Amino acid sequence: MDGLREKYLSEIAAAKDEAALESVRLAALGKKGEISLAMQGLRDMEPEARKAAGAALNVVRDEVQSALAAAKSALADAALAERLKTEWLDVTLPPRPAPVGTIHPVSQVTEEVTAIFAELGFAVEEGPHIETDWHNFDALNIPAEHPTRTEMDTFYMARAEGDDRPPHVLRTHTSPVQIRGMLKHGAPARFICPGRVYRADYDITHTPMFHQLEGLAIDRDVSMANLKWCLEEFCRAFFEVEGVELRFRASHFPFTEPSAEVDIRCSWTGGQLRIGEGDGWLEILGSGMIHPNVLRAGGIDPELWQGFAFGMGIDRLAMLKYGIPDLRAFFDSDLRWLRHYGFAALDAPTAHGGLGA
Ligand code: 2NL
Repeated sequence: MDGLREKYLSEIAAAKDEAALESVRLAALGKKGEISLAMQGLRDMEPEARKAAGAALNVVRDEVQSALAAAKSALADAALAERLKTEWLDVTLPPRPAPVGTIHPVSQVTEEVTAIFAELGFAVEEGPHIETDWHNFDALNIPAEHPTRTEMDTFYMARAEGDDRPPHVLRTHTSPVQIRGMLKHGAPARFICPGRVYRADYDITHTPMFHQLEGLAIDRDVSMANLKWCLEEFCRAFFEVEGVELRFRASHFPFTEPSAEVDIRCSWTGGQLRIGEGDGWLEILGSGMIHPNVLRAGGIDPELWQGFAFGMGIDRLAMLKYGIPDLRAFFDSDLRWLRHYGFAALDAPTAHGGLGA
């Protein structure tokens, strides 16, 4: 008995960590442990001898058990003391100042629109701002002599002296991203393309850089009816009014056939815009069925697939929803304007958590 006690008490004293302690416990008191086996051996003894040996074994077992518990808590204390040496907090430090930056209304609206279309099953595609004239114009069925191609409207990048290839352009719409998306993913497809676009124009309602959002859905039997439903769902969610009413007006774009411009019912009273009521109409986007030439340019067979597409101005949507009067102030980086119209950084829009304020 004394041999057992000495052996295990010294092994416990020598254990350097909890794992070592656990192997001592198993060797002594585990199912196949030495003390446990000795206790099982009592069964084969004469009653008198068993009584004496049993009592002595119980004492050894209890002693080893309490030595194990004491060693375990000593090791835990030491580990905690070690952690506290490195993990400490200076409670006398001053608090961090609240963040002063805000989310720009354009970023806010981009996030809102993305959340709504994500709910409708649209992915997000992004692409280069400097484009080939093929991606920006030819692929979109915009003919060589079309007026938007002139330097009056489009920013052309300079080519090196003697380089006769057509110059690159700053993309004039996000449509080239849709072409790239079609070429990359093929059909069926459903994605939106938000981003910056550039046109040589500057007055009270135009800035040379602005933001557009286009989207498309391509499948075997996608129709204008699907387009109308998607846009109605979008407007209901974005403007946060149940009774939105849209009006589709026949129009023309080179990249869609048929084409429609979409107006939303609204009223203007006392300089206050109200969406969904009154007898006014406000144009908010352009749309149509993707032209077969454009599908072909995107590597998609127009005999097998068809799709709708739409485009809208993000800056304009932001002005309408948040009552911001002057487009040009959007890009002035005036801190007073940003603090007034900006959004809290941690209040990210989601379809389930709510959109803008
Ligand atoms: C508007 C009108 C529109 C599109 C954009 C598009 C893109 C491809 C194919 C077909 Cl790749 N269409 N985009 C279609 C109709 C209208 O934008 O008023 N934008 C502000």
